[in-house]
Amino acid sequence: MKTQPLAGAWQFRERGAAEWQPATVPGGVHTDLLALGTINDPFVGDEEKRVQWVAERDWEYRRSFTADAALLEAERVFLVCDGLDTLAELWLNDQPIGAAENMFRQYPYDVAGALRPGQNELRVLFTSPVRAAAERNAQRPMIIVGDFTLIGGPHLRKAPCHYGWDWGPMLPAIGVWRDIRLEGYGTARLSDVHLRQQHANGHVALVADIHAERWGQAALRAELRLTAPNGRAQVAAADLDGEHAQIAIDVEHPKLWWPNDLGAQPLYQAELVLRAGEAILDARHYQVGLRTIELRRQPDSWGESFTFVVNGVPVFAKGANWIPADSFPTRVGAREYDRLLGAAAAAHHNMVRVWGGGYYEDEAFYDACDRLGLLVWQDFMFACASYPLDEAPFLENLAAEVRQNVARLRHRACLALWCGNNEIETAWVEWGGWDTPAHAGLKAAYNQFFQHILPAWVAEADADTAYWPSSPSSGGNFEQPNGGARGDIHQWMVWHAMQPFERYRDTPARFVSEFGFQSLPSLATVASYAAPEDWNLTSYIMEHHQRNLAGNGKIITYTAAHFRLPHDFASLVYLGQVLQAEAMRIGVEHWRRDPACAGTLYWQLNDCWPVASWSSIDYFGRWKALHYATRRFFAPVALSVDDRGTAAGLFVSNDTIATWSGELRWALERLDGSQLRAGRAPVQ
Ligand code: BMA
Repeated sequence: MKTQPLAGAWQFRERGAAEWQPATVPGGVHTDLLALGTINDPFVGDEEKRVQWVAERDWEYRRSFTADAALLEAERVFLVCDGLDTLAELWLNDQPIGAAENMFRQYPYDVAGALRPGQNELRVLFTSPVRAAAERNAQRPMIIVGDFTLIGGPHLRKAPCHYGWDWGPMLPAIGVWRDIRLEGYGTARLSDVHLRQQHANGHVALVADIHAERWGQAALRAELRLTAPNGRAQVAAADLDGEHAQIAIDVEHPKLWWPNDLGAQPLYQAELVLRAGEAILDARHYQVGLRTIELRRQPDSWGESFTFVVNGVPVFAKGANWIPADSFPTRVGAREYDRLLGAAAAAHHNMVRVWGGGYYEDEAFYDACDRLGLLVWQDFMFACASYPLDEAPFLENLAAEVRQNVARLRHRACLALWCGNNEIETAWVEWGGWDTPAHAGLKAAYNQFFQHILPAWVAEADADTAYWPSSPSSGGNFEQPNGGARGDIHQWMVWHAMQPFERYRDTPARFVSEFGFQSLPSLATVASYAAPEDWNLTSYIMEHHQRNLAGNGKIITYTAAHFRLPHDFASLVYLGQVLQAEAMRIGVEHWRRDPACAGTLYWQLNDCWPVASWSSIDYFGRWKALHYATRRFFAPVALSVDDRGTAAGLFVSNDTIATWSGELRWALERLDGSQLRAGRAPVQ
């Protein structure tokens, strides 16, 4: 295989404009305009409002290049686009080579007929994602929630939150957002590789199911090299029978991969090579962690369990929900993933939910999760809206999206669950205005897709990873999606329904995949978007950087319910963060004490811009008080007090694999420190 990168310096212009201007690929229109100084930083003040025009227009990108000779001689040449955001048409030397309509798909275009020796020009035209969504929505209105998002998003396979969210701005990115390159092939190329693990009697068989796409008749051979963490390599090979081969490598003394705090994360490197004689036609690399993961759902006295079990050990899942780490995806790379996910692992998280309103994350994201021992609850990209799931072209588009992303991620050590969508089953059952006769078709299409079509696609592409129809859900069929006796729940009575934190203690739950409380980011972060004269929680700018209606008022109301209102803004920012930490502590400590519960993922880990939100780490990576607190209440061995009025129960939770023995010392004191009672007791 011969590869020619096409990332780097490009040009762009608004469609039909006179002059081309410098651009960077991967990148996007907003960041290119920002680099030119054409727009101000949309994250400052209310600049966001002044850049709405960008996403309402069409944009063109182009670059010239000289084709590598080896490519010109190849039997097949593809222009491979790992990410086009979102409606795109492509020309090579003024020849149309294809179109794209899905931000989450890789598009390979056969360009053998258009590529020529010497100078070539590649051009990509992007249609406005705002205008296109609005036009399609005018034809067939989709149900969306809240006034925090532009309309029509569900019609496009684009990150739902790019249209705005209750923590995110309305800044729909546009552009070549992932790598783009030419790939030339000889006789054949690898078209599908499925790595599976078979654990038995202390051995692990790594089995590679290999499919090739061939254009010549040469005999093909596949070679798999597995390198253990200690550097020891095992190799196995097989001739392809036509376009298929299966190779197995038996690992006799496997080093097992464990979630954070339960053990180490030894990683094996798998290299697969496709050969014709001595010639290497194609190659792929996979990072593998040897482990078993199951979602154990068994009937019990509380209903049905919902427990992730790794290498036979039940795990109490501790973590948070992940959203895109920047409104402009190309500004997030390995450094940001390592910092944010490293912070999660440092605070004893062992799971992260990739929430269904963003996008299937970068390889670097899953590399970090593999390395840090963060299990991934992976949503498919559907959130809080109805989708045209009864339209054939939409379904065909989804089939490719699902097949590609499942094939891309299914070998990952960190992958624990495929989840159909975010909050749509519960929307059909509990949200007003959804389950009406006019929407009967949309509801039937929902059920058909998430109960039948999607699980079948997942089972076909990744039978080893569990599928869950929606979050929250009790298993589907619109049966009490947020019920709590089975499956997972989203507990929003605190915050959204203004209930006191103690409400968490009345919530029976098997797995709490969302619950949250807002706070402002650190003052230094507030200062990045608000000048001191705006440092008032009810000022226009502070309200602009608050996308959950009445959110700032809720912060004040809850603060006043727990503390005396502070004298100044800086203290209110700080105290609000302490309050957020208290809310999450009360919830997590309670659910860790509840033998029926097997996990708590708070909403949310991170931010996509500087804003008041439910995050524990703000847009600039600054830890809020909550993140420090998770380091305590997620600790493998944690002490908690179940204080109810004049009674207080003392509990120790032990999430390690080993027995823990120690001594508990307690004292009841007045605020001035004078002691009323004290005691100590052995604990195991
Ligand atoms: C749930 C999440 C998000 C939302 C959060 C806070 O709905 O799934 O959609 O941002 O609560 O409202």
